[in-house]
Amino acid sequence: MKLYSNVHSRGITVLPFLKELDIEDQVEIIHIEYADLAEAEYLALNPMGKVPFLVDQGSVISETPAIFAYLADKYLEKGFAPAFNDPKRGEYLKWLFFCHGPLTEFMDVKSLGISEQQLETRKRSLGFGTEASIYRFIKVGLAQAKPYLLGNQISAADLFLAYWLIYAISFKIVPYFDEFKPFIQLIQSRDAVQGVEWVQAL
Ligand SMILES: N[C@@H](CCC(=O)N[C@@H](CS)C(=O)NCC(=O)O)C(=O)O
Repeated sequence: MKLYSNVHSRGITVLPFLKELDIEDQVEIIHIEYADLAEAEYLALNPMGKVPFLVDQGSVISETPAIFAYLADKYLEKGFAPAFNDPKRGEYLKWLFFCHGPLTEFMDVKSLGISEQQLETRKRSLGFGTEASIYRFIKVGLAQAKPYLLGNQISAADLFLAYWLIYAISFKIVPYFDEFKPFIQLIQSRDAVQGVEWVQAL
């Protein structure tokens, strides 16, 4: 497999997951400068002109949480995704989609500096609703975590949520709420992220 990425991109969130899966030796990391993403060679692989994307036997998997979900399923025996017929798989998908959908939309909108009043008038059509509903969803989910989102078994959804929150908090898009701390600290304590500066920066 080849992972096309850039050290300044969200592609860095995939690296500790490769370590969690113990498959670092099976993935070649290819660094692409942002300026080169518009080259025909790369656009042919990801017409979005973005990184990261993973290439496995001719299949191109872009969209970061899709890479997490794909690898968790490919290496199902490593235990990072619930089985296909496990009801917990629904919740697992909910968290991955929440991170990529409402949470990311909210982060994008927030970083544009759009006023609270403007957002309030559009809250019924905005996929993330309001800032308060985003934080409530995460806080309730983490309050119910035992200690992970799906119970006592960690999943790719825990890792992606934690990495994505760390990313958002580091960029000061999302506050580091006390309610997030036990979960983020739990993920920070994992072997895969020891010495990983951006994860330990909080
Ligand atoms: N929806 C994509 C977004 C990927 C994305 O926005 N990548 C940024 C870096 S974090 C990028 O490639 N920027 C370079 C550019 O647009 O030129 C995902 O979740 O993977």
